Amino acid sequence: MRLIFFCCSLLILISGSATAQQAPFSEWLAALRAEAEGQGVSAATLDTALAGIEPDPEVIRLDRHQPEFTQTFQRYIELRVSETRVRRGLEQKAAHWPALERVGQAYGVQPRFILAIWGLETNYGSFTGGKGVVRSLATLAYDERRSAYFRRELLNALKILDEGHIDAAAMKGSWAGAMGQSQFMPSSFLDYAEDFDGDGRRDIWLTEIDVFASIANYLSRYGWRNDMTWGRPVMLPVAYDNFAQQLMPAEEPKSCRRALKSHTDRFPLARWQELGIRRLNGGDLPTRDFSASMVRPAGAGGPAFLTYANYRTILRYNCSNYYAISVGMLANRLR
Ligand SMILES: [Ca+2]
Repeated sequence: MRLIFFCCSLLILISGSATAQQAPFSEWLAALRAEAEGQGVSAATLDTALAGIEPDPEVIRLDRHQPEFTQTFQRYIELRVSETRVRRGLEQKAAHWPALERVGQAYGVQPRFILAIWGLETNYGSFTGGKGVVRSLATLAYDERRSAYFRRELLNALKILDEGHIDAAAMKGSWAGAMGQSQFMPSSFLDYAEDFDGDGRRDIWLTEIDVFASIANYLSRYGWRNDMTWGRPVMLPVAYDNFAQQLMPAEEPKSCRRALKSHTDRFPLARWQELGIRRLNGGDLPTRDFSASMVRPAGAGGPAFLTYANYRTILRYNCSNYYAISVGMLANRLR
């Protein structure tokens, strides 16, 4: 869900030279406002949401200076699936169990996965990003690098305000516009956010059961199966590297290429068992009729994971092997 943009210096150079000819922000905002009104957003909503708004230089700075991703896989997992996060997750599980159980049953998602995504996205709702979503999105939409995308998301955010799910002042999120405890972009909010407590607001900011239902609904709509887990860490036979290349798919992945390009083709678990793949404790793989692909996030020689269909659903939330494995490992600890 959260978007991670890897910036390239060439793009910055191009946009840097184009920015000089841009209309002033006030003119740009007036045109945006007219477009929103044309799409049915009320004048009252726009008056409140856009009053006194100015571009946020910090958003541009953060967008221009995203660090290269240099953390090792092991370090990433240690930090993301820390003992503190596990302990806090178990506390949250105990505190919210009736709600998690109801939501889990309603959407067919095991609560430990709802907890794990909530825990990794916003540390169980305690860190949702303190930026006003409308201002951040207006800043990024006015900026020329990805203006079409962020303009659509800004218009979506204004529709969400107009529907009354949250007040403009409370519509907070990350600097790139991912909102609330589930870190949904506005387009994902419109498609997947849920009003589980039935108060008329899809409130992913302050209503925990709506947060749980929204995460579960997202997973469910992307094909989650509650009769399987996400995958598992495995042991490889000594000869694995000799035949690993033959297991790669003939075609490029169609979506989430960044993460799936390092996955093998999908084979039944029985085939992996024949190839000598075992559980970390040396035991046989499960005898269930699942297909799985192998990924080694740290490259050859690093830890190996067999991943099931649910893993690919987690990638729909955030297209990153590091992320999906951290969700799976945290969910294992929150069982
Ligand atoms: Ca609600």
